[in-house]
Amino acid sequence: MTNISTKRHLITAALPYANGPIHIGHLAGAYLPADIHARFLRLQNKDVLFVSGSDEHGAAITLRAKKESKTPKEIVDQYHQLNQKAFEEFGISFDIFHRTSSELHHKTASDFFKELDSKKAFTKKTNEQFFDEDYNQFLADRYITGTCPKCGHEDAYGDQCEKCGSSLSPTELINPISTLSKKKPVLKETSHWYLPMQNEEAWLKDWIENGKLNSEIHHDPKKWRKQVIGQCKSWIDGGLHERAMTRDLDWGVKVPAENADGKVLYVWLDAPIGYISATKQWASDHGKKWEDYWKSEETEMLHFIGKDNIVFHCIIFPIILKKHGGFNLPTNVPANEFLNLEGKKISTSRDWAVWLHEFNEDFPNQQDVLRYVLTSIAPETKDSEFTWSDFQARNNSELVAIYGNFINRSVVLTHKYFDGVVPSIDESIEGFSEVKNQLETLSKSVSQKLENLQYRDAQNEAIAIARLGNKFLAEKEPWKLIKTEQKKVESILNISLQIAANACIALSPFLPNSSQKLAEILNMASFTWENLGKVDLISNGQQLNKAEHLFSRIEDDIIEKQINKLKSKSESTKTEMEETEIAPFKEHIQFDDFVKLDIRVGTILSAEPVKKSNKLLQLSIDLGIETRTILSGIAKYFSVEDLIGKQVQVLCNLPPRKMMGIESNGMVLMAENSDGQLQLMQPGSSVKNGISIS
Ligand code: B3M
Ligand code: ZN
Repeated sequence: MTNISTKRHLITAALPYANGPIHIGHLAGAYLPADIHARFLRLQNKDVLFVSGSDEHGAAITLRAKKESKTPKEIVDQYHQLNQKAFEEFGISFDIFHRTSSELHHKTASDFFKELDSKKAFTKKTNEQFFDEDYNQFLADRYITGTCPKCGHEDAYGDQCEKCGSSLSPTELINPISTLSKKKPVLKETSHWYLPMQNEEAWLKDWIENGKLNSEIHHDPKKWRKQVIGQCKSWIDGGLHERAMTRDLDWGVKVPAENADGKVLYVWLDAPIGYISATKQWASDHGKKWEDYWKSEETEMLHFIGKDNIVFHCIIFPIILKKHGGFNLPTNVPANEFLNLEGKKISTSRDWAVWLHEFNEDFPNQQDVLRYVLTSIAPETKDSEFTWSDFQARNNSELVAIYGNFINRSVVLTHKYFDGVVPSIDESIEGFSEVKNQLETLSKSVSQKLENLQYRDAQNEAIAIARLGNKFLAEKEPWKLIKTEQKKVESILNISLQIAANACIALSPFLPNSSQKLAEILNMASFTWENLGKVDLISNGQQLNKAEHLFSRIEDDIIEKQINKLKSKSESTKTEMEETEIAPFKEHIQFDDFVKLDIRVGTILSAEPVKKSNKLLQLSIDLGIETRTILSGIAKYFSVEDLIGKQVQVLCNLPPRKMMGIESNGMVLMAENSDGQLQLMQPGSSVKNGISIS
């Protein structure tokens, strides 16, 4: 709980997998709110540490490497660099963006495991797990897909269903398929270290629902988001189970134990420890003690994540930290819901996303616009949606027309009437006390909302300060008074500039670049959160710098371009996927099953349309020892002339079947293209009719 004893703040943002670029869903989910919070605390001169880094282990990485025919190391190097740069350009102010492939992390995670093992936190068990015989590999987590037993989603992973959020084990999947060979896997024995989570239900429940730890108050559960508590509650009430903490894989942190060759730590054991190793790295770089951020009662920790990571941060990692002993548990886990894009779910594989590195390239120096829009629609309580037209509208009608316009007018008029020197104020001027009150109220409200981790509302209150200024100027119309009532104009502009300075501070966690620019224009050497709400932030006689536009209009053609880019990219991946989509192999059959099929070559002697059917053709086929009538649903694909005289393959021992009053005795084999076109499977050269195919 934020109280007087809170001295330090540790903010973590989920470690993104280094298997692909960052998109707006990631930003809205974790990085942007975490950054706003870190900036908010820093402006109060608090001791804040904001950590994140690349999650470089697990099947997410090795599968990507396989897909791109690269090594896992090449993949993580590539995306770590890309994402780190994109975050930096976007103004995500991590104190450190670390890597789980680093030596320090491997050692930290390995020591952590050893400590847990020595405290008997694990049970070691041998049991049967799915194994891909073609690839000679056990199939953990994302190496296996199948139907979710909870919601029926067909592409659930072995460890989790992304549709309903359930945490799963591979053997629970219905119709499990190896993502390597696309075949049904076999079961094979292997040994692993398990975390018996079922023993932890009681204290977890008390901690999450009542905010109590060892019967003492740890945090205020009312400050936790309802969905977070709800998800945890349903997991705990549904009964926790043991969960394997090691995997048979050759990429990851090696299990530091005997008889553990070829085994690594489960990525969800190793990744959250990444927050600790990032802290260690930062502390050693800055002459600080990492323990102050993890072990001191005076430190509060916030985990910023997306909703699919709740179980790992609210249940598994806390259990691990507690079993290890000596570590703080998070004070809050502000998980966000999902962000959709133009009416659809964001999808990496279908390239339906706005990628951060591309945005940075297409909109240089307009990062604040995206920050503003993503916070305006932050999916804090339910899923929300990004559209390019909304992006344009919020920029043009809020940032440009309200905030930018107000700042520009205030500064330009001060230059025009007073050579850019801040005029004095007569506090008895009509409207001043009202402005003062409103500034106080809005400022308090921004702080309050930020403390409650309600960033969307907080930004609304902050932009309301600019709205207030815009309205004030529009109502006072100093341009109409300058000739007759200069004194009044002096006060009006002074007040406007005080409002501008307040907007600059209040919006700074959200729009850091524009606030910096504005602070330069207003010549505010530095500012702190403490000053928010005051009306003497800009002194009389202070010289302003030249006016500059904080924001610029975004025209239709720019938006159209983005929409077309989104659509055309996802179209091309779609066709690529469709072209390459080849059905997975079917299950094994016995040789005897195959032998039962009587497939022969025959020649089509005649073909004629079947009355009242636009699908069927009646074929007469010479099979060497007899001529058969076969009905085939191919009328749409072939003309009669295409068929007569052609040799085809015929499955001869299907039982007779009557269609449209005609008996059909077999089936002509065809191949279907991805565009649905049929082709006859003709022998390469003429063969004798009736010959068997085997
Ligand atoms: N890399 C999962 C994700 O990107 C994972 C987060 C780790 S946080 C310790 O959704
Ligand atoms: Zn599901």
